[in-house]
Amino acid sequence: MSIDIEVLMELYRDMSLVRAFELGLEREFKRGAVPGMLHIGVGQEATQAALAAHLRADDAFFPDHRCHGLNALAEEKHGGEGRRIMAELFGRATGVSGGKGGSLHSANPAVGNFGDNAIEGSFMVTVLGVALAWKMRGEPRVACCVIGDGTVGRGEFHESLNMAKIWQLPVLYACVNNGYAISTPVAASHASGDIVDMARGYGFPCKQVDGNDIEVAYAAVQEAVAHIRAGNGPYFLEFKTWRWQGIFSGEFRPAEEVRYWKEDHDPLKLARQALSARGVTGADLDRVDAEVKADVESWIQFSKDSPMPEAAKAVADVYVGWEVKPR
Ligand SMILES: Cc1ncc(C[n+]2csc(CCOP(=O)(O)OP(=O)(O)O)c2C)c(N)n1
Ligand SMILES: [Mg+2]
Repeated sequence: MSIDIEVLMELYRDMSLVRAFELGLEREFKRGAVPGMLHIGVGQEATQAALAAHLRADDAFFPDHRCHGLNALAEEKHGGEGRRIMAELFGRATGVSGGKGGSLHSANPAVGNFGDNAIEGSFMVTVLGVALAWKMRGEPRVACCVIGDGTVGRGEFHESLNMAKIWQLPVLYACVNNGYAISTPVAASHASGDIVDMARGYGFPCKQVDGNDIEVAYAAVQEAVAHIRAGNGPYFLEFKTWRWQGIFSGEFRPAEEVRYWKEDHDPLKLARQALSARGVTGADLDRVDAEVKADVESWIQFSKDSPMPEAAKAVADVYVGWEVKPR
């Protein structure tokens, strides 16, 4: 299996953009420019790029707390603006949710982003409603939810997979197994060991793939999405990956593990190797990195230059069609 070099280059650009976005965001967060909590997705760029490559604007995805990159890519690919995801994280009025959503409560359905929320995994049941609507209308659309390895410990995981299978709903479960929930290793919380084995009992296609190899991740999402769009019901993908950052600062993982994932199995390094094997030079790839970095810096500047939301609009948009009057 080998994907076209043009596609691979675009995926590399997308991954590089995600990394630049996250590193720029983290830098500004540490300077105090970004309010609230932040969960950085560095190390998980391949899964985000693979999902973004196959989800269309009229699909839906529920991103998790490390999906800033997927959110920005969806904007860029579907007529939105990646810089409005950055501005949202800065809490500015130009953000996709007017600066009131931040990392966890922002959304933009126009590009397929149905939003996260602070209760891990609760959208595993919400996604069923979206998928059911599309199935009832006979529309070949995909409803995707991105869930971490810790999140699959929620009861909703089983409720969701069960109903998705019984009703043959068009749901893509994208499980990003980065090895830890906060600082708890997968083996300490899930008896099955592999998450994919927890899903298999529900009787629909489930696959575990290397989430850091972009060619593998891209092909896996392609197959899953084709299965779902053809009306064959749900699909479960477990991406084995690793996050560079935890929930808090400080490293708690063994040095050899950190070295392996950052040095030997970094998704961007692997993609660079694959591209150089096909004749792309390091200089070409450095140019891509520089271009996306410049884009991200301009997005950060745009965010800093944008106004804060108006206080008078603090309770606007709380309910659809019903204005809440500030007291
Ligand atoms: C229901 C619920 N319980 C606990 C939390 C606090 N919390 C936030 S992130 C997180 C860990 C999630 O781990 P995982 O799903 O593996 O995602 P990762 O952070 O590793 O990407 C927890 C426990 C929460 N947000 N919601
Ligand atoms: Mg995790």
